Amino acid sequence: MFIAQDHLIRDDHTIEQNWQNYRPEEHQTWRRLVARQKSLLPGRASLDFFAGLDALSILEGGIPHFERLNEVLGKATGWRIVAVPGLVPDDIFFNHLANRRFPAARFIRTPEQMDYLEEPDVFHDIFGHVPLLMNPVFADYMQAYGEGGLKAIGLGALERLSRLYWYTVEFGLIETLAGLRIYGAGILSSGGEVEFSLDSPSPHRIHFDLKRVLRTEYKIDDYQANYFVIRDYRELFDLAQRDFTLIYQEIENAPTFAAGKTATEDDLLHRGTGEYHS
Ligand code: HBI
Ligand code: FE
Repeated sequence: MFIAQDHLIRDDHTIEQNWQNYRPEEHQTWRRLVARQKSLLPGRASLDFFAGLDALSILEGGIPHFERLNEVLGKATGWRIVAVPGLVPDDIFFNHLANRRFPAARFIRTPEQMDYLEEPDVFHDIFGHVPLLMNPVFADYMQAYGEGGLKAIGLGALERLSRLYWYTVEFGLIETLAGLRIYGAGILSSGGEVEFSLDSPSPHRIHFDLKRVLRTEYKIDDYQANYFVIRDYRELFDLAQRDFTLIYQEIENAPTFAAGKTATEDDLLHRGTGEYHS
């Protein structure tokens, strides 16, 4: 019965997860990926990420059953995971977010793709993105981002807005009392970028500034050349309340920054002896 539905793609691009169809090798790939990140992330990932991982029991067993996660996630913040075949069109993607549905890929990478793959898979989407959706402030930011995305399409500002997603949701860093920590899903699900983003002397770490981020290009095929650092998830929530229509107008004729280029106005974090300070 469930196998008959396997090929069905709905208008909103969702499919059934069909969890029972995962093969043992696929669960094994998941467990290997989890084990790798588990050894890298303590002391590096945001505490809110660990809280979400624990509450959702994501570290136990193989590829999670989305409906099981949804029972916990739904109660905590009203978010729900829906399965999709892979990347979905922008308007569909934003529509899901605006309605507190997170589209997660169903497929998992092959063992040859442990270190790099081009499209987000179930490991990136679930392990990387879902734990922070347990945080009410971050959960509201993601919904606001979806609403902002739908608006940006109409305003022709999608390229600018997608930089905000990239430099926060995917590659964001947060400054905490204990030190600099990761909250971006692209880093949290990566084998190499966890240490690179925090410890390498090569990328710039810049205090978050909305217009600066909207003007900054990014790399999709290499570690980032700059990271933007927030101080609190509330900073994201607050910016989501602003009128982006005006902000797009204000930067309409401003030049963009190439990835890795700094500006004199940038508030840079400097690496000292293992510590970060402004
Ligand atoms: N689809 N499944 C999926 N996941 C994404 O992260 C995603 C997408 N479609 C479009 C998209 N992201 C981008 O438009 C935004 O990140 C800007
Ligand atoms: Fe992602």
